[in-house]
Amino acid sequence: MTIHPPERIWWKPISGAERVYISAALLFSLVTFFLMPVWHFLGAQNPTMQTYRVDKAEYLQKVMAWADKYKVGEQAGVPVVEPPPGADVYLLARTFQWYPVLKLKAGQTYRVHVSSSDLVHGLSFQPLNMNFMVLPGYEYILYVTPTQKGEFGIVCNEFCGLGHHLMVGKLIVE
Ligand SMILES: [Cu+2]
Repeated sequence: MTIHPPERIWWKPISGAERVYISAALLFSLVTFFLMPVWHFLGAQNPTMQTYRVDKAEYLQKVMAWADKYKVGEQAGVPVVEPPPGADVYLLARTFQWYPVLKLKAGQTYRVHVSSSDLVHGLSFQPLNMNFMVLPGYEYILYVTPTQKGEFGIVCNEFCGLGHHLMVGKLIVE
């Protein structure tokens, strides 16, 4: 049994400044929370969600044939491919390489197909903040409109084996 009963209000009531701070933080978190679905529609940053089932070997052959058709050069044994502006573009991820080197025109929109012929890889254009998972057996479609000229690295961001760190491709925008 206690000798003195505890005070009814034992805590310090919040002060005016604290009340303002908590209300502002709450309001801000609610605004950002409701902006998430809004941004989904207005942000223009979502993948197309266009995917197709594809056979791994079939995709490999498709990329090879396409690369042969539009080949304009070679870099370290990998063909440099320049498709006509606005055309379909094929990119293949495989251990441990991105195939081929892409040469695109700035301001043109390309339909970029991406798939893997072996394991799961991750597609990331550097230094942009874009990440896509590349799954064997699925062909992803991304609409890409390069706006900046220059050379961009294509790296694999999904650990895929001992040579993962060597898996660097290239995108040239002219
Ligand atoms: Cu990889």
